[in-house]
Amino acid sequence: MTNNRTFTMLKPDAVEKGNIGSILEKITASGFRIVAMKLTQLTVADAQSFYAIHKNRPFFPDLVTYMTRGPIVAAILEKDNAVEDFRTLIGATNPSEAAEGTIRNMFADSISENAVHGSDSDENAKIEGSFHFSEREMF
Ligand code: IDP
Ligand code: MG
Repeated sequence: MTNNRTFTMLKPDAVEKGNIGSILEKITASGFRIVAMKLTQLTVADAQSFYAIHKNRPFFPDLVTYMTRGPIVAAILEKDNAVEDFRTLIGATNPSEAAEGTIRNMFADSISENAVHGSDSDENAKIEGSFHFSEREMF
């Protein structure tokens, strides 16, 4: 993957609430091109590995339960400056601190159930995207 790409997940709360379409509309209207996309579900092992950096945090068990409780939409997005611009579009981790008009401000309920994931670096975008998609699934 090139560094104009990022990886996102529409998390289980977003899918449960029927917000897939509204969130994707906001993402594409903000200039991101969908390069790869699927509805899938993380296993416990997937979630533990994906969030390994947080494994000693008190919220880790709840995070794994939340992220595995139902389907997610996994996608790779392309835009100039994708990682940084997507983090701006989704807003702060805690939706009560997320700027007006950001995805988390509009669609998230709490710091734990915050609707969307966005990669935090080009390196992690590549690792996370490649976990879900083979080269032949990236357009
Ligand atoms: P990010 O998703 O904005 O990059 P991280 O700090 O990487 O935020 O945390 C990963 C995920 O863990 C968050 O999106 C959220 O679902 C959950 N999380 C982070 N901090 C807390 C917390 O203090 N309490 C509960 N859940 C949290
Ligand atoms: Mg993070």
